[in-house]
Amino acid sequence: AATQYIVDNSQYHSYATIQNYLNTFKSNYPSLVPDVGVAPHKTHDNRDVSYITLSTNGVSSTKQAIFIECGIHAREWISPAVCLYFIDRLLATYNSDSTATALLNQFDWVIIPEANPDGYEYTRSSTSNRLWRKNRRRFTTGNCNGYYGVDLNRNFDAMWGTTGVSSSCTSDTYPGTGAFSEPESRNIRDKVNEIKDRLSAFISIHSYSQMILTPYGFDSSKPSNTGHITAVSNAARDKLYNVHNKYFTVGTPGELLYHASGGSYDWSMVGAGVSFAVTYELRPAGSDWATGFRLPANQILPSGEEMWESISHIALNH
Ligand code: ING
Ligand code: ZN
Repeated sequence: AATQYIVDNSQYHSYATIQNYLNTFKSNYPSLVPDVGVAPHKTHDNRDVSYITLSTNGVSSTKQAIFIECGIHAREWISPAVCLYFIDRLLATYNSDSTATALLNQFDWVIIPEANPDGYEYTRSSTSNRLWRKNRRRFTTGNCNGYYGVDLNRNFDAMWGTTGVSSSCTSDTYPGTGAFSEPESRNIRDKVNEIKDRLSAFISIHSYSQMILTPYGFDSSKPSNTGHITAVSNAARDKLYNVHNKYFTVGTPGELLYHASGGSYDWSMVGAGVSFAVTYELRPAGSDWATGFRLPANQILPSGEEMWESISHIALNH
């Protein structure tokens, strides 16, 4: 059969369109998509957070699984776009491309392409909100009254509240009132916990800076298999570079950026017992905060293509 892609990679899509794509994946590939569903916790603005399960073995599969989380930060639009591209290519080229075939024959994939739909839609709603990062929790008491937002990548139970956070609810790194105070982080926790006994890798996708961040982010300690994670990440960096010559730096958040506690990938290891986790920072490189999150839509396709090779390498070699 001819390779049939579903997603339009020429533009960034709304939450509603992303939801439609997930349903189209399921209806077009029923034998590879046993489950498109809604994670247990509705968002503050009453939206559903959807996940997609890709498997050749149906819902009761016992294969090893890989979890990918995209869109946890609202303004990082390239992240959900790359997740959609990855799903689309996996489904379209299964049985015709040897990599896609291996990826699905060897693993189940559980992917949340848009983990923070309230924040995402807020950044799409008008130009002045374009750089919103957090979710849309509304505070109604004390000196937080009237303010919004918890940084979901500081809200996981991994040294929660200790480094890289601000206790001010107006800050972009406000971690919430406690670990997993937020429905969006609880959704990731609950979906990971469902499959943690067979989950062999957790991949969190952010932008920007062109990096592959190895664990841990919360301080300068490292997991016992840090040498292995770094070696696989270095090779995944090389695979990515070979596609469009974009160089990603590999290292821990403390080495490359800053320490930060409560991140999802750290929690996947210290909380859920996953032995391999990385966080990607996608295009562009550099430190121009005003343009970094506004990656032109003509870079969705090349970002997807290079990430396909990089994630594939991690999956088949971790
Ligand atoms: N960067 C990540 C952040 O949440 C990170 C980097 C991830 C640091 C995990 C520590 C742990 O700050 C972006 N772009 O959000
Ligand atoms: Zn981010």
